[in-house]
Amino acid sequence: MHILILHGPNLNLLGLREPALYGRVTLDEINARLRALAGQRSATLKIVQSNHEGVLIDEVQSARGQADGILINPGGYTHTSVALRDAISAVGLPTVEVHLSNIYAREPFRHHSYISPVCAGTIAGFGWRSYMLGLNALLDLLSE
Ligand code: CA2
Repeated sequence: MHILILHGPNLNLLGLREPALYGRVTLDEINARLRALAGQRSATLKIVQSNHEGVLIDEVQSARGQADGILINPGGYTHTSVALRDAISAVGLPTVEVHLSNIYAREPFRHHSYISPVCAGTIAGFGWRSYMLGLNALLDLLSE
């Protein structure tokens, strides 16, 4: 299995700012943990972080025919991006949405996700572990 992992805007700051909200683990550490888990499950990963909506959309489109599934933390675009949602819907690959924080326990504007309806499922609130839970769930789904 080949999985595209997408990290949205500002997630490059993980571990460096706002540790009370997002934890002390850096994005590089999360990526290393994802690669270790993927190795255990005989999966390969392409990992991309971007602060640009169009770059994320290009990556989703390019995944068609290249990846078996997508794991995405859309960051702030979760709550704003019809275009990213349309790309995920158009590509039609099984996609799992993850969030570090529990978006439902935060400000009301974070309670709505444009992305969730086009995903197989959403995992939120477990810090860096959300990514591991999400990757395991996606690989389980794909091997059914
Ligand atoms: O909880 C999540 O994973 C979020 O996707 C994170 C986004 C936020 O807009 C979503 O509502 C929920 C924000 C990512 C910003 O990451 C930072 C990391 C460290 C310091 C500052 C921002």
